[in-house]
Amino acid sequence: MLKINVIGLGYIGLPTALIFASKGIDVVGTDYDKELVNNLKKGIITFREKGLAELFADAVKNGIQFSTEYIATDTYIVAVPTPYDKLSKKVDASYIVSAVNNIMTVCPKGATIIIESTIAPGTIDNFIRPLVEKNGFIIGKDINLVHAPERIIPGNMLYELINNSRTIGADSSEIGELIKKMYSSFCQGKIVVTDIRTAEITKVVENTYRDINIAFANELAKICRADNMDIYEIIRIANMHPRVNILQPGPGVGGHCISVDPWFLVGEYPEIAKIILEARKINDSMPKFVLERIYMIMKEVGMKDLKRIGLYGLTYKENVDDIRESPTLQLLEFMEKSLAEPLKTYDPYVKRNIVANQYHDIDKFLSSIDLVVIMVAHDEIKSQMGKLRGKIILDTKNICNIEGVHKL
Ligand code: SAJ
Repeated sequence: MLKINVIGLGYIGLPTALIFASKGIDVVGTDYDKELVNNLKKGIITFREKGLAELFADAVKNGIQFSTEYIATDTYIVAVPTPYDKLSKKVDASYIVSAVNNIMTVCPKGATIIIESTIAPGTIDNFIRPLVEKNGFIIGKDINLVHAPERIIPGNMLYELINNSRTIGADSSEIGELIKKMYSSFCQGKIVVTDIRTAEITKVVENTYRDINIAFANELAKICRADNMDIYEIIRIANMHPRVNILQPGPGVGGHCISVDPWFLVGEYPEIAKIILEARKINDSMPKFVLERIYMIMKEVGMKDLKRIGLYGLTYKENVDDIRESPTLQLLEFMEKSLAEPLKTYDPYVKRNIVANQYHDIDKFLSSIDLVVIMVAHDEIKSQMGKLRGKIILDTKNICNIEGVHKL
């Protein structure tokens, strides 16, 4: 009988484990983080996402297990982090390698290992196949390798988990179809079966496409700022053309996907990936651009005291609690490197103290500042915009229409 072991219970692994279990499939979720596993065993969910608590309850009812030890099952889904090496820009496959190593110590012959983590094109050929073979397993007989990259967006994960189409990369169509059937237990989108390398690069290409398009919007915003033009009006009009769809500029690109995956292409093809590299640089330059805008506005209004400036939002985007690579943190890091005292911050989704000068109460935060910079368009601020009346406002997300507001 099918039993799935999901390795890595983070933003992707946890919802994936839960949804399989909610469909009555025997599931064990494995993570080396003891505290995380203990929390899950106690019924404490580790991050916020709409519908996750209900899904968790269903999975528990169906007997999902959580473990820090690797347990023998016939199918493994690996959803561990795949960072990139900041110097070489190449994928850091060490977490996947370690997971696959651990799996091989317990898995029975004929087991299937599915990698869901995003990986650079060629990662399975370069790192995983040699590893499996070195351990004496015959690929396609003793162990089947599959790449089924996740595609879900934080903030709407469960809807997308069910409704998005998916890609399954496998060495044989037989295994591909088998895994497709497994994902069909919950996935109502189209599931395409292809080879592993195509699946690897397709996923990276999807996120790179978005990064480039956001970079275009950000570059336009800079052009408009240079000559005092209204970027939002320009995008609105341009987008009325049937074949134009410009995205929105913002304070930068965060998250663990779009700001990371394009580097995999740059790292693998440094001589060819030109536009991709430029797009990365433009998006990475945005937090500094926001800082420059703050400086310009301070000069304009004759403000001198950095202590009276606050950044609204610490997460990488609206209505999530994920702070990875967030533009606000990038901006603060930049200030730190310039030996500047960090600005005040507040985020309704970030309860822990992660930076200096962080507030946990919106009213206290606002009463301690004169200039507020909207970095994240959380619903909280959108529904209480009136609170910003009387402040000097820099709105990097174009959500505020209070008179006198400054835009990117
Ligand atoms: N952003 C802008 N302007 C825009 C849209 C987004 O500045 O017009 C910024 C956001 O504020 C954020 C960043 O870009 O900082 C990325 O946010 P996002 O919502 O576009 O995407 P992610 O990173 O949350 O999720 C992406 C998704 N990929 C694509 O849309 C192609 C998701 O489907 C993937 O599953 C996910 O990456 C992943 O895990 O790879």
